[in-house]
Amino acid sequence: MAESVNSNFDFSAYLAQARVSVEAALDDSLGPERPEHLREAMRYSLLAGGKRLRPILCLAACELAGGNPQKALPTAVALEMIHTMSLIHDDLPAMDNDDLRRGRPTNHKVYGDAIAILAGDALLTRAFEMVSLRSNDVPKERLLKVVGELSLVAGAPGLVGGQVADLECEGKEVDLETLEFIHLHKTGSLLKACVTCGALIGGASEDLLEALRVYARGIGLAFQIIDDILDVTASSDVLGKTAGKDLIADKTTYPKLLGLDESRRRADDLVKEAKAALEPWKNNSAPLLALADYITNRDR
Ligand code: GRG
Repeated sequence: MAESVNSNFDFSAYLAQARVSVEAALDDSLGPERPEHLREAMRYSLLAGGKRLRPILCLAACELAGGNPQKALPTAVALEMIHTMSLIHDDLPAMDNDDLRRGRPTNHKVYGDAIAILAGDALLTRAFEMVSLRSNDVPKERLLKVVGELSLVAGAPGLVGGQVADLECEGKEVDLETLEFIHLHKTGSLLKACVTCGALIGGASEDLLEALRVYARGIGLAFQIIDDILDVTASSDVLGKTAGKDLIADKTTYPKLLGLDESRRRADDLVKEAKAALEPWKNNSAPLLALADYITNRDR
């Protein structure tokens, strides 16, 4: 568990409380979709647990910007919907072809490929509904900017571009620069959107937004380095997804290019850089600083 950056800040309690409110909002976010089968498939993956890191980053950034995190909850849910959609699609046979996610059979293993694709599509579009139609008491121009951020992250400049680059590199020699491109898009772009969207809703200044982009770049790359390390060092039981997958798929990873020790050092350095970006806001950034530590200290 992350070390507290401020002796008065209880990160475990913060995380537990944030997870309770995120889980309740997620549970509330899906209506009586029909057909029933679609509804079940959407709920199956969205409510399957997970660390809920992305919505919590969004709420923490909103608070740092001086906003009320309750007002950012629909956007936090939207970000978790986009994340969940990307996991469902990533697990499909045409992509990473995985059987296990969040400790259960993957969506397509339970509902079939067609429903898994459509459940992902429905979660992606519901994300935009959450922001535009279900946010209360947030100025429209802020919501418009959030919709813009989500459009960028869900498209070619974000997740899709990163995923295509990743698929094209399977089985090939990949250098650090290309690996960084893949991770900044496939993983980092959504983490960046989490903090920028939360901060936009909270009414952040341009200075804070820029600092949060630097913070997000650091935690985004560190997150993926740790993901690569855990793929080698942790078990499928602990991860809730198939361990050792990168080796099987012949993927280039940070441990493969740099070794485990250097990879960990690099993740630690990136988290230091991320935290340094928030130095001017250090009195109010305990949650984001602790979340950065959590990323490198996590075991799943
Ligand atoms: C946007 C239409 C559209 C498609 C998405 C499939 C795809 C394109 C992108 C793949 C993105 C992806 C799955 C990146 C991996 C990111 C990653 C390391 C996920 C694991 O995140 P955790 O550990 O998972 O936070 P939990 O389960 O805790 O939420």
